[in-house]
Amino acid sequence: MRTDQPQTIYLKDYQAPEYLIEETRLRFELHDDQTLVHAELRLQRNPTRGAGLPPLVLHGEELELLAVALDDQTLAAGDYQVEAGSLTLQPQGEAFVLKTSVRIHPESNTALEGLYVSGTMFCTQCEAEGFRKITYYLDRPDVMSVFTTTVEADRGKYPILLSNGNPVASGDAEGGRHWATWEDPFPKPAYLFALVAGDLRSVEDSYRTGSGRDVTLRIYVEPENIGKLQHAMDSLKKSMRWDEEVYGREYDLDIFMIVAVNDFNMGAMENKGLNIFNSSAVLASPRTATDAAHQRVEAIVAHEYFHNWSGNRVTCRDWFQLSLKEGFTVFRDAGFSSDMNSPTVKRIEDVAFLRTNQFAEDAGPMAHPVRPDHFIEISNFYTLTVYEKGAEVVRMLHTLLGPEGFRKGTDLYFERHDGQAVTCDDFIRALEDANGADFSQFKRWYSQSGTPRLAVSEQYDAAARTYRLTFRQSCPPTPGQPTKEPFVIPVQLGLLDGQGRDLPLRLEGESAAQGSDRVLSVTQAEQTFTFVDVPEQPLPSLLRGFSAPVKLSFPYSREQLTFLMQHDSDGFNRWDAGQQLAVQVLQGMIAGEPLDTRLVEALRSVAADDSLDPAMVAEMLSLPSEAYLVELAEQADPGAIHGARRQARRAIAESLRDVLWQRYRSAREASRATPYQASADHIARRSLQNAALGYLMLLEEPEARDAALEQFEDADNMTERLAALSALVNSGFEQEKAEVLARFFEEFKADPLVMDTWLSVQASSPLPGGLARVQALMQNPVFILKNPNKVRALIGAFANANLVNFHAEDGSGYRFLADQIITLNRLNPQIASRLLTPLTRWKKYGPARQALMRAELERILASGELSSDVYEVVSKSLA
Ligand code: 0A1
Ligand code: ZN
Repeated sequence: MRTDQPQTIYLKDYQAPEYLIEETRLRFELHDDQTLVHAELRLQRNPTRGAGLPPLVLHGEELELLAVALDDQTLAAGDYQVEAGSLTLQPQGEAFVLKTSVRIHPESNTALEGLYVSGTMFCTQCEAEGFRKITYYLDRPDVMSVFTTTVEADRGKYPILLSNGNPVASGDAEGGRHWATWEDPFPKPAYLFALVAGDLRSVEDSYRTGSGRDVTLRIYVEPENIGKLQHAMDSLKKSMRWDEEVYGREYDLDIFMIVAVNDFNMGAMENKGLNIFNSSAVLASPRTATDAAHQRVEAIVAHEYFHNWSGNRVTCRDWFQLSLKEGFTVFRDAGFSSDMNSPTVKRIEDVAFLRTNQFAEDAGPMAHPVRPDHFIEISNFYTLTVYEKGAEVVRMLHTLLGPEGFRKGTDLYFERHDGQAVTCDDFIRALEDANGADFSQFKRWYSQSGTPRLAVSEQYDAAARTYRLTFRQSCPPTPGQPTKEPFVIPVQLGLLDGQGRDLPLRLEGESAAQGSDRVLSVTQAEQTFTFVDVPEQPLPSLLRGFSAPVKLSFPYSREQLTFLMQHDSDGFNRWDAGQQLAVQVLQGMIAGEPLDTRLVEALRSVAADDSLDPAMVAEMLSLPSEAYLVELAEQADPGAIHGARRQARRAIAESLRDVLWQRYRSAREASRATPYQASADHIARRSLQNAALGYLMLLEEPEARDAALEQFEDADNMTERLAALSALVNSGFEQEKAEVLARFFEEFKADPLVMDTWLSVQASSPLPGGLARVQALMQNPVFILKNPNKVRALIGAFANANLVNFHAEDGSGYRFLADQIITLNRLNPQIASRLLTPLTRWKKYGPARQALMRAELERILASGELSSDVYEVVSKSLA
């Protein structure tokens, strides 16, 4: 906990380290009531920092210093200073060996940062600044060292002892103990350090790299989960192959390990050779995990594996550069998922997520550039802006360079910077140098926060056969950035003729048409492009594939949107036209208009279209989410948004009843006829089946209820069962609802991940009485406040996915959330800080709710000693 004023850290103050660490030798003695950490560091004055020997200042937090020696001379108490976050001493030469011994208490570490205990095992989480809770060190990513780690523990309780790199020695120790030594030959920053000790089981496989080396692959879990690893192992092998094929990147050690732990603050961590995963991001079986969960496992396994190059071999100079590894790696994992599944559906999911959540972040008090220039607590900057918008920025570079130019650029980047800690500028420079490109204006995407607006207008001249598109870009003010300079915005587009075909595209000054789908670079505040030889008034299809993370507006009529829904050659834009139409109609309903039946008719033709991928049909049938409608509103009225959407969904269900039943029955028939498979076509079929069931259940008819019950009872997989459960939970069939919830609980109460979904389904139900349900569930023994997955599943789902109940007019939802944050602030600051997000959005709501939300933020601020994590978000939200 913070006792002094929290300090802001600025990018402009960056200085290279005064000392470097050539070699790190660690010895851990793990016990039930304490852990001793002995460190031997071979240090050297950083030659780039000039002459003289300044004091050595090591990071260290919550460490009990037992001994310190410099070149084997034990230091006396007066020879060094221990302060809250540091150990300072005076070196006597350019190169020296520092030995320290400290005592730490992983057994009582509830923050889950540094070394901690999860279930029956010890594990670590060191990114970003957790290593300083393990030993005194230069805990910054530009200090890279080779590590040798010895772990000693009780043999019976901890038969498996792991760390980074290769196992080099092991043996017995006194008192029933044993030890193992691991050596990692690749220099790495301390944030990539990992240690695991436990009674674990593993599955093993092997992978032959393109150059013919065999790599052992091992995934470790607690014994009860051994049957849920096949999907992660398959995903790992596919990722390894894909990175060789698409980026030319091979794995570099002889062994690659993943360990699943139940208590983890994030999804997973890319520690060199020893990835540590939240069990929710590894474990999957048809019986216990949905299709979405299977796809999440595939994506996160890939993400962490891809970090071996984009993050580990080439790492970040400082934490302001976080998007260097995260934006790039998210872009890489999206490419992988796209290749393994339906590219259009993957893009739709990513864009819907970005527009709903990252755009909201960019419009709120925590808005920051992809490369932030200051922070109080770095843990608060593992954000959607750094990750998802960062990935969009890399995607734009890929669009501008084309796949081959981009690959030349990444090849140069990896070759030039292998083994280094670098910046986003180095990444851009490699792309520029490999292609002779100039991205100086483009780099504003890294420094300017906020979501740009792009307003487009058209002018057709029939006599001259010219068509002009005028683009006007602007970007709203964000904290610390009242004005912005124009961005480089790649706009992929096509022009449709009256039959819906793409017209050839020839710009003024060009000698011939250059295809019928192309990318224009909008670089000025206002810019006009003139197409020539245009035989008729066209309909523009703009920002295809969502080629830039902007809010585009064009004055489409509802007929034009319906036309694009049916004819656009770009699948993403067909979906997006439907979303824009639905947004217009729903916003009309929120303002009191009746439902425009053109939306219903457009969805009828989508639902009946057998030629469309069923996953696309499911996506197109889903109305924009409540959260997205909130994001689009100037001032959101939760009740009106929920009511309009529900009314529209009911009307669609009534009107499309027959075709929905037909699609439901044929999909459910197929599901019954074949055992579960997580293949793209089966996933697509189930998503349409479940979308149809969701609509049909709104009719509250016994026929739908029986279908849901049958699906719940008979299905052989969680995807179908959970959809049925959720449909019943959100229905008025009280008795059936209680029965299926109880049955589901009985069947799965020993499986924490399934219990997470059981909690979430109830926490997000919009039916009245939501808060009371959540409070009751907090008393259920399956709920554990110290477990982040449980907090997310219950409290997080209530605050983020239950619009009407969380925003209850009496402020009870806000008060409840603030109470939980105040408790969690002491237990786990990172989780407490993340839970604040919905309260930071107070400006979105009307005056009464604003006042209630602000009052809760103020109550948190006054509640006592705040962690730097919570302090930063609360104080910025109130500023
Ligand atoms: N680098 C990981 C994410 C991560 C970040 C911080 C953590 O603890 C505070 C844990 C994981 C990734 O991108 O997957
Ligand atoms: Zn990552």
